[in-house]
Amino acid sequence: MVPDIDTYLFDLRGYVILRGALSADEVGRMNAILDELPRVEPGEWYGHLHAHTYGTKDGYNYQQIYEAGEPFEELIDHPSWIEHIKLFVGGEGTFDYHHGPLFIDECFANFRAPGEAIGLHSGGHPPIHRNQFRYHSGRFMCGQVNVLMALTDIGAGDGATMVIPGSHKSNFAHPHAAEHRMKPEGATVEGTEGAVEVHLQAGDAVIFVDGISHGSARRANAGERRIVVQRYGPSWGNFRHGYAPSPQLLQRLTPARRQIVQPQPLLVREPQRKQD
Ligand SMILES: O=C(O)CCC(=O)C(=O)O
Ligand SMILES: [Fe+2]
Repeated sequence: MVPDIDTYLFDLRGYVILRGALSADEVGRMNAILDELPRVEPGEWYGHLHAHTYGTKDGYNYQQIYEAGEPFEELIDHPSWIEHIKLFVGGEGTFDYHHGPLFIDECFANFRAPGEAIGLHSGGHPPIHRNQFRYHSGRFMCGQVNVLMALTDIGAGDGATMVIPGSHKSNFAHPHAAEHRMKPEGATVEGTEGAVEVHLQAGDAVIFVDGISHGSARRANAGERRIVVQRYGPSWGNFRHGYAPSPQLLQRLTPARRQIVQPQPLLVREPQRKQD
């Protein structure tokens, strides 16, 4: 079900672009919800959403965005990418599937204002289990595969995601990484040799292995860039930030979606009552 060209490009470059992954209606419904959200201070909760920043002048996040309503719930197992994700994370028919196919360990909406950018990160130096790219014995085994969806058009000057194609397989750190990497005072990937901007129209998505060297350009244009990111890994993963899905969300999800959000409910034995 995954076009051969997508498999080829994901393996070769570490990312693949899905044009028109979301319809104008889907994008519109999500933007309408995001328009209504107050920008509470990072660290504060708004319902089951958590306002957050990575602390590097890269924008404002609403974490746990699958709590924001049905249009966001539909992203959990969206037909435009779910088969790609299953293929690239891998594990079908093995112990990795013991608790289902996948787990989302982080999902958020990001709002990027003029002057903001995220510096270069990932890229195998140091090597990290969680986000590694791996292909072994005829199957992909990637630790973390991201879907980054554009909710606004993202072109030149808009603070686009940047990637170094092929860097998921690199055996060397980029020699100029220090200049461009994430820092509290901010950084941009622009000017990093080998890095390219990923330009997207609203509704397009880019699937990338988190182990690729990536970051973004600095937003120069007025207005704001809006994206949603969902990170998928094997079903035995754990939450990146320690959030837990709300009981209300779990109750209203379809079984297939619930399996991805909470592969395994945690069991605790009731304390034994002392017999009188
Ligand atoms: O903001 C961006 O364009 C890049 C986001 C990013 O680094 C990620 O989703 O892992
Ligand atoms: Fe990233």
